[in-house]
Amino acid sequence: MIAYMAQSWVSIKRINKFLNSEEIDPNNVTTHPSEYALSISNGTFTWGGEHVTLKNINLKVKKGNLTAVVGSVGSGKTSLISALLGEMEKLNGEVNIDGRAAYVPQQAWIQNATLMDNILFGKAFDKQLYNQVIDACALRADLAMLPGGDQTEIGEKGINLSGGQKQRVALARAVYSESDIYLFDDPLSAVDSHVGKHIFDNVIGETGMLKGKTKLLVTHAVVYLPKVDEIYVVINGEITESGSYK
Ligand code: TTP
Ligand code: MG
Repeated sequence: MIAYMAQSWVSIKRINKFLNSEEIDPNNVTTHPSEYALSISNGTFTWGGEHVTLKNINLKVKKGNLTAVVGSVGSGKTSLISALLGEMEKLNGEVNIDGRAAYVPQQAWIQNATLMDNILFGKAFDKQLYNQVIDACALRADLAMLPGGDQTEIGEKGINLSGGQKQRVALARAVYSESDIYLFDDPLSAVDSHVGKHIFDNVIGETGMLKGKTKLLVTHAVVYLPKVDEIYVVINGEITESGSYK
């Protein structure tokens, strides 16, 4: 029972990460004040066993910047985020996070609770912020279609949402958390391009709600790359290039 509880706690922590500095394993990630919200110096990481997944990683994300991470399937983009969260075994190097981080995983995760509680996630209800988040995350039309609006029970025991709806709820939860740092793992993969553009313009991009916050965006959508401050290219577990779109 205890083992099971520990297991499920770990998976909830993994999936719904809103990190305070106390929650980070200091052996993997330091939380010193820095001009960079996120940094990895000479990092080498493994998921266990012989295989080294990430090699010679150097990454620095200035506070307030929007940084994209691109690379093909299996290249190590999700692993890179996991390394920043202290979830990979670090064989070498240093990782530092300065600020509270919210993580939107590649597989959006929904609690068995109302749609509203899935967004508040224990934080007090702030009507203005909540409504702003609903609109920015393009959830207004979904609320109108659900039988009980935002009081509708969703998750395994309630109404099953589409992949795109789940992604938007997970995004809304992160935005509502008002963190300093946002780690987005391909958050627009399940929404159509029109909705994706709405979310980019209203949440992630320079005109969005997260203006001034630090954002790391794993994406396959090249259309947004001209609008980010810096791009990192990951190939086979290594950063092969970084710089602006130009
Ligand atoms: P990922 O980091 O998952 O690669 P990716 O995120 O770039 O791929 P995608 O575009 O499909 O999202 O995988 C890199 C390697 O790390 C791969 O060999 C699988 C392994 N891995 C694990 O062993 N455990 C994990 O939890 C993850 C995320 C990856
Ligand atoms: Mg991935």
